[in-house]
Amino acid sequence: MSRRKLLAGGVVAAPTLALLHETIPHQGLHHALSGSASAQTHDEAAHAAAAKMAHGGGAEGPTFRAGESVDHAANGFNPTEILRDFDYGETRRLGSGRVLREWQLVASDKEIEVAPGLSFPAWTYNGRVPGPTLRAREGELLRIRFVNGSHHPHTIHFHGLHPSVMDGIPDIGAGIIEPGKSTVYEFEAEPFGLHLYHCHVGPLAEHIARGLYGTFIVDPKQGRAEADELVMVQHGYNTTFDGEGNQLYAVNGIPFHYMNEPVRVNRGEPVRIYLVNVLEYDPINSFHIHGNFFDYFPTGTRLEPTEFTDTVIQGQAQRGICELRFPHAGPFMFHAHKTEFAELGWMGFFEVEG
Ligand SMILES: [Cu+2]
Repeated sequence: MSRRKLLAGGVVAAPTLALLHETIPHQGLHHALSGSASAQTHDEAAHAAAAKMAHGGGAEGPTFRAGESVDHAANGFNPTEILRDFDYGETRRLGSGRVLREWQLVASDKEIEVAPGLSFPAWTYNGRVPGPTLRAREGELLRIRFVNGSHHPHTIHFHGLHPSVMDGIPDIGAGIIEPGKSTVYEFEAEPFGLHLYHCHVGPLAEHIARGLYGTFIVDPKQGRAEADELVMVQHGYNTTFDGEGNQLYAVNGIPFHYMNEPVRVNRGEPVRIYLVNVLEYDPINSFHIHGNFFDYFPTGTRLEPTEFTDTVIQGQAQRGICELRFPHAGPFMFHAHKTEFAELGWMGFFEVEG
């Protein structure tokens, strides 16, 4: 039994399902949700026709309905802005000469529109999925004040080197942070590389899948070469809450977002993608780019690439830096080469200008 069938099997309340049929910008999902020809609607026929016009690939190809979008303002975040939104926190120099870098992260429960008309009860850090991209420099002292404004207990567990009591898991250090409570996590920024953070309260899968994760970048002391830097967090939404799989897949919060709003980059200029996979419930994810290749630095912890490729596979919490230049102008797709995920939201375009 596929998860598409599961989705159509009555787990979703009828009104929600009707809503999905009306609004999801994706022909494949309509098939997924309907599971049978009996649910064919005028909308579906229209979508199929639109898809054919848009891509010439027919209804069975990688299709979507362009033009509709979620309400980014109501959501409080926009995947186009998340791409280049690095949160450096606030810094001051300590008596020792060392830099102290501080942030405040607030967990809250928040309904977000994950596809046009489809609301998802997310758990968020600072009101967004993914949470803010925290960025520091190797060797700094980091201090993260965590306030739990959610109705559920949470923590922040950082990847990186730190004392046991700062690990952000139950029963160690501050342990679980109950609703209305707060704590402070403090540790050194090491090692340099591309890391992540997420809640570590059980059931762990749900606490992550609801949206409690973000990117944590530690720059090397000497920095990295100048580039147009982008963050891409791969994740999904288990909209049925069956804990068995995802019904939607996304980069930076909203499925299909970069189909409607391509990632704008300049031809010939260096681009650096901080690529993170936090996808829950599915064992692997992947990233593939059309018409180009990139140098790949797994976890970003070495300054020499290990691979020159156009596709990488990542398990949950795996991440890596992709460095590339686009030799040709024009639109170039990127998507999960786990094509099932692509057709359920994990696809987009670069628009190369110049
Ligand atoms: Cu949690």
